[in-house]
This record gives sequence, structure tokens and C-alpha cells, in this order.
Amino acid sequence: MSYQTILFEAADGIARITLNRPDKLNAFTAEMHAELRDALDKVEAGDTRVLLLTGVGRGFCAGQDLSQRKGGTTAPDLGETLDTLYNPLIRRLRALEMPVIGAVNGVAAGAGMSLALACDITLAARSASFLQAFAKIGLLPDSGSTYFLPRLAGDARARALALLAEKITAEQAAAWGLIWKVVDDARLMEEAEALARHLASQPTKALGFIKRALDAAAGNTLDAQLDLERDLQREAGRTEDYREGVAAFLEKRAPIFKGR
Ligand code: LHQ
Repeated sequence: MSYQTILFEAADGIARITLNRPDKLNAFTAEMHAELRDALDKVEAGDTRVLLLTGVGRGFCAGQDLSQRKGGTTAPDLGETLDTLYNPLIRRLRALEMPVIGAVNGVAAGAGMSLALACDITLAARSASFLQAFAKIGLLPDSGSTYFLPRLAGDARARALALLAEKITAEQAAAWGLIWKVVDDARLMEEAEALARHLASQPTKALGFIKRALDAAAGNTLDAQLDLERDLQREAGRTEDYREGVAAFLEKRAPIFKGR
């Protein structure tokens, strides 16, 4: 499949997906969703150990492309749109058994903000901004925002962000725990790439288990979570990388993890 709305490359264990509709601030279209599905198939099938998501131009992603809604006379079934396009994307990124880095290069609005929140480690350029745009057009936050926002920022901030639909700066987003950190614009991709190289050299299976355990924690009792940690640790203990990690520690050398 050749891509019109995203850029994709994978090399040395790092896959890069770059949203590429800069004149529309990388707003999502059905075509973009299809291309993302195809790219994620490749990420899942190959020897990728980390995924880096970013956007071309001054936007990270402005959410659903609203021009696709223009002129419609019958009410669209947005539930179906979520079911078929947005929810599978968010579910897939969270379930991906490798870290997903979001490098938010510009405004992240609507489902674009949800996408940024769904990444495992999100960096943002100092000039980037975040907007729960949904209420401005008569909708509620979707694509995971009502899940991520209160968990990351707390209920008071989640409510105000969603109800007021006011844009916040990258620094505010970091101060509220919505993202990992803010970096100077000129250094965003350098930092994101360095992080990707580091994570691609780490024990990928364990990193996948970490994601799984942290995601499950939100809905688990302590008892259930302790059981899950036991089960996943059992699996981690059987990996080649665990053997290597312990051997390297005892031999006082740097480990060489293979992601197995
Ligand atoms: C856009 C868009 C856009 C089209 C900028 N569409 N063109 C999913 C599916 C199912 C159910 C429904 O919900 C969803 C999830 C959603 O994401 S709903 C929320 C959709 N997104 C929005 O409501 C955000 C709309 N955009 C904005 O509010 C602003 O553009 C932001 C605040 C993102 C940026 O503002 P500015 O920096 O002032 O840029 P701009 O507004 O001038 O935009 C630049 C261009 O991008 C412009 O095109 P033009 O041809 O006039 O230069 C915009 O029309 C276009 N654009 N967002 N979502």
C-alpha cells in the first residue's frame, strides 16, 4: 500500500509513523485511518521494538477532519465512526507490545489530543498545545479522552478541560501530568529519536508486560493486580532478555537485549 496521508519507515527496531496532512493540521480522514491500520500491521508483523508517532508541520493532529461532514443532510452515526475507525486505533496502540512514543510537534485537538494521551511516553514541543475541542462542536471527548484525562490530570482538571474546551500550552499539559515532558521546539525530534533508540535497545517483552500491567491496574483490585504481576513476571522470567540482564549485572557489563 502506498501512503498519501502518513509517512512510514521502519529500521533498526524503530518504526516511525508521521501524520502527513499539514495543510489540515493532520486531521484524521478515513483514508488516514486505513493507512494507519496498514502501517500498524507492519509494525506488529516486523521486528519493531518501539513506535514513534509525530506529525508534519505545525499540527500534531486536529482530530477528525470536519470538512468530511460538510453538506450532510442525514445525521451521521458517529458511534459507528468510533467503532470502526477511532476505537480500534486507540485499542491497538495501547495493546502494542512495545513502547509508543508521541512527539507532539504542534496543536493536538479533539481525537488528536486523545491520540497524544494514548501514547506511552509523550513529549511535546514547547510551542505545542492541547485542546479538548469536542464540546465546541457539540460532542463529548472520545477516542479515550474521558478515560485518560481524569486518570492523568485528576477529575477537577479533566472536567474543566472537557467542559470549557480551552486550549492549554504544552507546559501546562506537562505540569498537569498529561504528558511526560516539554522540550524546545528545535530539539523535539532529536530527543524523541534518542528516546526511541534507547527503548529499542531495551528488553521489549518486559516493556510490553509493563504496559499491560499498568493498563490493567486502572480496573483491578490490588488482589487481581498482584495475580497479574505474578503471571506476567513468570513470563518475563522465561525471556532471553531476563537471563541476559542478570548475567550482565553479575559480570558488571552493559546488557545486550534482543527483545526476546
Ligand atoms: C481542519 C481541522 C479539522 C478539517 C484544522 N478538520 N480541517 C471522531 C469521530 C467520531 C465522532 C466525532 O468525533 C471524533 C473526534 C474528533 O476529533 S471531533 C473534534 C474535531 N476537531 C476539532 O474540532 C478541531 C478543529 N480545529 C480547530 O479548532 C483549530 O483548527 C485548531 C485549534 C486545531 C488550530 O487552530 P489554528 O492554529 O488557528 O489553525 P486553523 O484553524 O487556521 O487551521 C489551519 C487549517 O487546518 C485550516 O484550513 P484552511 O484551509 O482554512 O487553511 C483549518 O480549517 C484546517 N483544520 N482542524 N479538524
